[in-house]
Amino acid sequence: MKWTAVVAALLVVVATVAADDAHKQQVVNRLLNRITCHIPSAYAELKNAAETYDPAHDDSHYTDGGEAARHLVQEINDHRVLEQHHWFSLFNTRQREEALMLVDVLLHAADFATFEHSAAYFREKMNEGEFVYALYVAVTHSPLTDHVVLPPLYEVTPHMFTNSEIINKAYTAKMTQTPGDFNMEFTGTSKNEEQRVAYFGEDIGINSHHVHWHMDFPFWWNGEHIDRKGELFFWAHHQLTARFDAERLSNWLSPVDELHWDHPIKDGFAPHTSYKFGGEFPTRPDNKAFDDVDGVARMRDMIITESRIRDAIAHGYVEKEDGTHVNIDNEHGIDVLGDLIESSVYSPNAAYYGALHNQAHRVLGAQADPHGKFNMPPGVMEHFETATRDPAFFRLHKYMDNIFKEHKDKLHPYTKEELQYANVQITEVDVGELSTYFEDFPFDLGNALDTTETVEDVKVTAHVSRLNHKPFTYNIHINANHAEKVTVRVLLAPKFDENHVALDINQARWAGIELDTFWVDVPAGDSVIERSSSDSNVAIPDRISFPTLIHDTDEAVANGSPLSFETDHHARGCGHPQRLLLPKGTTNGMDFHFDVYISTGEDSVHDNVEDGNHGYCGMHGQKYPDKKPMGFPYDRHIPDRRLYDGLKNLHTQTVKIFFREDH
Ligand code: CUO
Repeated sequence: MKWTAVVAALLVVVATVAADDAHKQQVVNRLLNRITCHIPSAYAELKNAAETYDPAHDDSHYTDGGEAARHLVQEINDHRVLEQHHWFSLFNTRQREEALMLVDVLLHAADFATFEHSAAYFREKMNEGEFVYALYVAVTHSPLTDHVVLPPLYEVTPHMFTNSEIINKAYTAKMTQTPGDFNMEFTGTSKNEEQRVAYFGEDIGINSHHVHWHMDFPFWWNGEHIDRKGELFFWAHHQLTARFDAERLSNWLSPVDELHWDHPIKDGFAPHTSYKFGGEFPTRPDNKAFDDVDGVARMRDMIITESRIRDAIAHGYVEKEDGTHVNIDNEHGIDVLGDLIESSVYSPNAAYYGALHNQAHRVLGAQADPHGKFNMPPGVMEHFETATRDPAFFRLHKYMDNIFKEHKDKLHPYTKEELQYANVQITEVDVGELSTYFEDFPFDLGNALDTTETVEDVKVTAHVSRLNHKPFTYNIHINANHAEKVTVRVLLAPKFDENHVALDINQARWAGIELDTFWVDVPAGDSVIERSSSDSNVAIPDRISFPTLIHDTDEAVANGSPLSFETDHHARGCGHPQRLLLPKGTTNGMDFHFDVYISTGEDSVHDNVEDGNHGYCGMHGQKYPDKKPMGFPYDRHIPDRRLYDGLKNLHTQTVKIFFREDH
């Protein structure tokens, strides 16, 4: 074949792949667009599949011979599944089972057409909340949808991300056919000191990251093994907690206290949020004493579960169901404990160690109606989309973080030999200006509204104030004895507590925020590693808005052109929002330790790690890229700060973060 023919053939392949990606993206957009309404006739293929496809008789198109599909069809025909127009909570056992039946069907689709037709069919027959959850999880994990970008959940199910006031205004706008753009306020008033940090807990990007994290690493996951899932549960939530505390210190608040089962829950919460179907999210007053929750847990169960876990930490081993022991006094212990505490399917003994975390979410969510007397729907704590809004979320996670800390503090402190890396000396790190500000961010409310084919859509949006920071760069000046790949870890930790007392190294290390971890080849001699905030491996850029996603996809399909946006791992929903990389700081500048630690590149699991969001979210379908424990070198107790003081491969300095009101 002539080279021109080869090139032409390759171009055809590339064009086919591009068209295929655009088609898949369009299908997913359309399945999610106007999720509470039926598929419109304009989406002819989906509508046709919903009406004519027969998943119970399409065995050859499923990798399990159609078993999952037949099972779900049977459940539907038996009228056992949750009705449409009803709330859905993943923590509700039966509702979760149903959603997972659909995940099972979609993950067994042998080709995308089957995925598409099954999704369309079940969309019209299952509860909307279950469908959205199942589709998001299936798209996240199916190899058939590797290049599909999921639309931001705050624009797919806006009820779960905004407040009732905004939703009511949106309904009015639609009824009166008047476009509207409404200002979303954070919950509560200045009489509530927790409101000072509501911008963090109610940030739609944080909520989106959190819900995606739990879709990437579901506690119920029993598919292909996910590497260090339990440790990631610890680390992603430890970082959320540390970041929340840094925001609190920026706002003259003390770090959050942990939850105590036998004390009242100090802070109440009034969500001002409604379900699309199911009424208002319940409100919890201040100082509510814990009640047993019927059908979920008694408070003494929670205390017993906690003490079994803490016994395991004290013993240094977990007892498996068969009575054998798993030693946890080592660097893998944290992974086992994460599985145990959440608990996930990976728990070595869920019958004995329970599900402390998941039960706690349910118990907290139900405190407004613990005996089901008022038929209240689940509380905000019972949804990953809404949980971080409630100050009790951070108390709960501080409580579990302290249990993890008990384990970490038992491990031997790192020795000088383990910490040092003779090849590299860091001579200087210059950090650009670190400053933050609030900005307005618009998002679309179209999906909150019902529609029919005879009523015109109107443009309805909300805008919300959100924290951002000026992009910043830092230059790491080093001297290396020989050329080598190195691991660079960048950490930020508050220098003072709320009383301006300096944190000691043990307090600061546990309050530390991972800003970045990356690998770079350094030459022998002097060199400079330049890094920018947007390179960070813990964060993701803004999600592509749903209207833009729909518009650009439709255009690509119509023109037979490739999608105009990135569809690789940069498009994942899991990842801390880049704009929240820095805590708010203060007007006069808040002091933080800015530490850069360099170790051998042999800490890397992979030959090449592209920048992405692996810090808190791992690498999809691959091993977590850093061999060291998450949080290294500050994850363990430090008995003597001189161990760290003398390290040439560690550079520590004080920086200031300025909050600019006049931005
Ligand atoms: Cu993310 Cu409690 O684990 O919400």
